Amino acid sequence: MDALINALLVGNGADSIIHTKRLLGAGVSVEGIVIEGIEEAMIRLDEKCTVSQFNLLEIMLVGRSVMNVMNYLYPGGSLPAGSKGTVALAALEGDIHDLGKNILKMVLMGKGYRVVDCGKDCPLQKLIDVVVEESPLAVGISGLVTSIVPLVKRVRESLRGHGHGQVKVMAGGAALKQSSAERLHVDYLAETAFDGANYLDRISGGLVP
Ligand code: B12
Repeated sequence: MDALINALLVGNGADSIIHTKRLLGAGVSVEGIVIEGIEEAMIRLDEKCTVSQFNLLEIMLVGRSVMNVMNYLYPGGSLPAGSKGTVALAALEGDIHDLGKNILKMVLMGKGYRVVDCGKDCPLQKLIDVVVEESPLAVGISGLVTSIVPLVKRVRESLRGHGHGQVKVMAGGAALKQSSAERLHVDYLAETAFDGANYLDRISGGLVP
């Protein structure tokens, strides 16, 4: 796993794939690779990127390698319309981080959900419009900057105001995880993408989470 983390951290896409294949061959699960490999690499990247040593190109190369590995782990892009239901995802206006959201998207597609990706820096109204059009089972908000919290708090009320109060709101991402579902006015606050997927499995199965 360390070799994968190191390859990701130097932005070496080819080596990242080689180590991913090796780990899968050794019986490591996809979930293990995402949580112990990709997420751990991002924690180390954060430690590396101090105020005096912030290299945007380096971070973008790491991001590209991460997406290479995710595309390998979850091949085929979008799956046919999901039997389990539709989920709308967004990083709201003011937040341009989207690696976590993209990972969540692939995990959900891999589990048989249909995902409508509203992208990053997404105005709240755009998300609401998508909900009105698609009537999803849930919306997923990814938040990496704390300045996004006031907007996240408005999602549930806005949905209700547009007659979609039944749509579940789940949130995740480093900045939101420091809060609580109650404080964010959401139905569920996920630790990881897999945790979010399990929550959806519970609600789509009609079980109270
Ligand atoms: C990569 C990165 C960037 C990249 C983003 C590239 C991209 N395409 O996403 C770039 C260089 C563009 C960037 C820019 C900035 N960044 Co930045 N960035 C990071 C960094 C190093 C990693 C984030 C990341 O991708 N993590 C990896 C992913 C996989 O983790 P994750 O998002 O948490 O997702 C996992 C789970 O949480 C979950 N998940 C995520 N979302 C959701 C949603 C749901 C519904 C569910 C169920 C699950 C789920 O799924 C994932 C897998 O399990 C973090 C530090 C850190 N360790 O978080 C800083 C960090 C987030 N950035 C920060 C800042 C300040 C900025 C900038 C403002 C910097 C600047 N001064 O210009 C800008 C612009 C911010 C803006 N307006 O949005 C701060 C935020 C501080 C704060 N609390 O507000 C951090 C924490 C760095 C720091 N220590 O200061 N950044």
